[in-house]
Amino acid sequence: MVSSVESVVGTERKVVTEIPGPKSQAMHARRKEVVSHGLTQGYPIYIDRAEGAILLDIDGNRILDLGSGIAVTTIGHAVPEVIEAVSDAVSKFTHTCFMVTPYESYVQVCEELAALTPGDHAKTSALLNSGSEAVENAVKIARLATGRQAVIVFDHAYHGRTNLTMALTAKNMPYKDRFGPFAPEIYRMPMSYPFRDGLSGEEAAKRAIAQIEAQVGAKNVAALLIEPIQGEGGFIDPAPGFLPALSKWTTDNGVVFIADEIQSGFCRTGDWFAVNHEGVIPDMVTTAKGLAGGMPLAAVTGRAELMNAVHEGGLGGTYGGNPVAAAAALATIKVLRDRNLAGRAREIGEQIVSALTSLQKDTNIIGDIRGRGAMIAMELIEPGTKNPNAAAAKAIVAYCNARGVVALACGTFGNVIRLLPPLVITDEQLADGLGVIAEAVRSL
Ligand code: PLZ
Repeated sequence: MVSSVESVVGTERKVVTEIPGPKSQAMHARRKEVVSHGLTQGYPIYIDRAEGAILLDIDGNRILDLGSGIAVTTIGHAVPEVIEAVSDAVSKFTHTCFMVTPYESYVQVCEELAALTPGDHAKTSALLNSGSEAVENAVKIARLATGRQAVIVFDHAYHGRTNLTMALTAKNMPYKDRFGPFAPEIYRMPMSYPFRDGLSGEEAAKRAIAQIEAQVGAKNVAALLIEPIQGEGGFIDPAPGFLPALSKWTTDNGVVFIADEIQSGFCRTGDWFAVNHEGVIPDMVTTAKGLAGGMPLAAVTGRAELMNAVHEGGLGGTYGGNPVAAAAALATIKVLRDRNLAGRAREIGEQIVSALTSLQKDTNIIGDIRGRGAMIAMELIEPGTKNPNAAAAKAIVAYCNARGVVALACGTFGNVIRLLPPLVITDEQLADGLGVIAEAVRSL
């Protein structure tokens, strides 16, 4: 079964129709009748199957995937170990509800999370369905465990689309606009954004801490929630020292430090978690996306004394830690570990940074190149300024799409192109994709 997938999908990008092709266009027309127009419709290439870093669309186009479904299929598509684990789990049982009649794979995922997340303290986890749900639970638990209410978040943050997580997310359009009222007791602080603020990590942390103390008061703060490298907000990688200084302040003040590693976790940045690069040990970590190879699974993992402070029955949900998703996570973690995909993420990062750096030298719209491992972005500016150039980002995405390359934009100002390739991408595939991006930038 696996080898037939290989033979159908192949390993090379190949465009055989206009994009979107006629079948995708017809499908898109059908979709418009029945799917809410509130969902993004920017990339109407309908997928039939996928393998590794290649998506095969219903018109027979082979599309190179530089987005991994927004950092989810980190180990690539149609990974034999995941197919096998999921098939085996499905054939045994698809659901019992862990709160009603539990099963081993849930416990095993929590064992892995306790071992892999930073710090050797005792940890427990709760499994959920989506990243947003993991963040919501982390905040619930931190509030209960501290008896405090305030939550600190940062400019450019993205934490989800549910009511609480919309409030935690910074950007209005499209995430929050007219969806309020939003949850209270959330305070937004300035992020460290080296390209735009020119501050050292220590200086940026000092600025944020002074503002927290003046406007909120340390003793009122339950949790400080931060993405160690921001995702949707523009792949903003804080200056060195920023996260350690915030972490120290939280420890000194009895505040729960929550690292949202939903986009940056599970080897994406060249280590299991992005906080590892600076040796930061969070009190809680939220994970999802890359955790389960495409199956919906999320987790909040934290210090046992915080996580276990919750009264019995206080956490849960019908589907959280579904046995099929849990089996996929165990297989995914094994693949990440056995194939040293963290190491591969670092190699991918070097290749991307080197290609983008030479592109930056002979073009005039790339203001900044940043990120870590296989989570790298370029921030586009108007020539000779630092003014955000969202039009360029839009044009580059459209150019790539038309040539069968999935490239994603992000950023508060919509002017960042981010690369999140599967870590199993080959050097040839990566060079091909970077070549199309270079053509796109030069075409502007
Ligand atoms: N925290 C850091 O990146 C999800 C959102 C895509 P869910 N990012 C992709 C979109 O437009 O909805 C994300 C994240 C970080 C939380 C989340 C939320 O995870 O699984 O989408 O709920």
